[in-house]
Amino acid sequence: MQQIVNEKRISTLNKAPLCDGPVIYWMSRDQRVEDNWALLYARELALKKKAPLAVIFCLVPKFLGATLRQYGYMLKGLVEVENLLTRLNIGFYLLTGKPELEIARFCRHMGAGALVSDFSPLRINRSWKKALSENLETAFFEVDAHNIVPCREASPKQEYAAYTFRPKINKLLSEFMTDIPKITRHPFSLPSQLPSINWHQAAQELEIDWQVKEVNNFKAGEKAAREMMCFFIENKLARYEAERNDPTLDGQSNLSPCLHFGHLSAQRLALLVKEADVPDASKEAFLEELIVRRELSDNFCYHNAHYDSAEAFPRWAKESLAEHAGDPREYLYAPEDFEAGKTHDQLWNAAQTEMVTRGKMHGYLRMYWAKKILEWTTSPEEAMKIAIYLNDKYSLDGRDPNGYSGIAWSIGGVHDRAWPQRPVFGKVRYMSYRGSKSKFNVEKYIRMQIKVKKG
Ligand code: FAD
Ligand code: FO1
Repeated sequence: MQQIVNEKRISTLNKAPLCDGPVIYWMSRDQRVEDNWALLYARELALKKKAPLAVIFCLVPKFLGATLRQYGYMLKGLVEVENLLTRLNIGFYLLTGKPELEIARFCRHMGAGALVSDFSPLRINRSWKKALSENLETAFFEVDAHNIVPCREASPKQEYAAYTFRPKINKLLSEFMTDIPKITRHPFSLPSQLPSINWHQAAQELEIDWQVKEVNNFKAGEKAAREMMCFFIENKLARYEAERNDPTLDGQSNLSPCLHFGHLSAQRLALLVKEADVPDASKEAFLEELIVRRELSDNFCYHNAHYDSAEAFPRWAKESLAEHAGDPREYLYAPEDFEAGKTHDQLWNAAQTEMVTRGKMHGYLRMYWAKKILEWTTSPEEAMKIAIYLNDKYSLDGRDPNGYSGIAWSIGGVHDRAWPQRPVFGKVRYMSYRGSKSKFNVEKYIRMQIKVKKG
């Protein structure tokens, strides 16, 4: 039987042999049934072994500062995954606790023949896998289902910037940007009845901040994600190039929450954008962000262990920020002032309000928002901490490689070049209120957020 998953997407994580027994897909980053290379590989192994197939998700009580807002959205998506898998005769189990313990125990209990996981460059996911591979007797694999070009294939090192990464990605797209087969009903059934999942009970056990309420402007799950994708392609893609940088317009796709939780496959999105009947300029602008920028973020987090600290900045930025460490700050704010959106700058406060109330700040303002935190704190290290804390707490798409690299770009010039020196920023690119006024109607944006805040 011809293998449908490209070998270069697959990494073998231990030396245990492939045995008989159910094949398990440990779902984490790519929380979807369709267009999921990790699930497709697990199914291939199960078909080869004429074995049943099951998916597990290990719900951890806390995850990088995620709150009710993100967990609520994620759990809704997982309920849909469970329903879709059941119809395909594929088991779904919800585990709770430490993945490195619960998954090893589950595989032993099931007599698993193989365990397949999906890829994430983040420290926490890699530590789960390292600990698990040390006490797992089952054959253990990892499949990059998130990137179009598998992260390990795209480049063997941290790339300097988009311009060094783009040619490497473009050369590999023809090999990896293929259509993705539809998953069909699995012919081999699990021996026993699946335990019913008490989703409400699972949510009650979370140790999270319950005060950050869910947002209702982003519908969770892979069905809603596909609908949002089709709506964007049919109604907004044509104007993306012209409107994506104007925060008073709804010019972005708003797909980052479903891309972050893997409800939508970036590969499926890219395939449909490529064949859309819209001007090339808009397609190229969108695919540059979705493919080059997004996969550059995984490259950054995978190859730079310090991706969430100032240690990750390029030397030129470290040196020039250090030279200006003693520069007087015209304004200084404490974390709670930033969180409450109580600075002297109405545009910054409006952007903070958008993130807190809507769960997603406009992309253009994210750069301005982070850069001002550098300008109004005592050090880049403090700025990184505050920006990551607020972004991960309030943004639906937070705790994502795109966020760590976006914040490191804004505060420490990662993937950017040196600019003429200035106070506090050194050679890190500066952004000003006046500059924003030349780009879009700042007053209108501020009024929009005040209206939202009033509710
Ligand atoms: P669109 O403009 O419609 O873009 C489509 C997709 O392309 C995005 O969903 C994303 O996957 C990718 N993309 C777009 N711009 C970028 C970029 N600059 N870098 C990497 N990928 C990109 N993105 C997140 O997903 N999560 C975050 O927490 C996050 N935090 C950020 C913080 C800062 C300070 C900065 C400067 C950027 C951050 N970004 C983050 C990147 C980018 O701003 C968002 O991906 C984008 O605004 C998401 O909205 P959208 O899906 O409507 O974007
Ligand atoms: N992955 C898990 O395997 N278990 C979780 O309980 C979990 C919670 C979670 C909450 C918020 C969030 O943004 C991500 C979360 N993830 C969880 C991880 C996520 O699915 C990805 O694996 C990581 O974001 C890596 O990119």
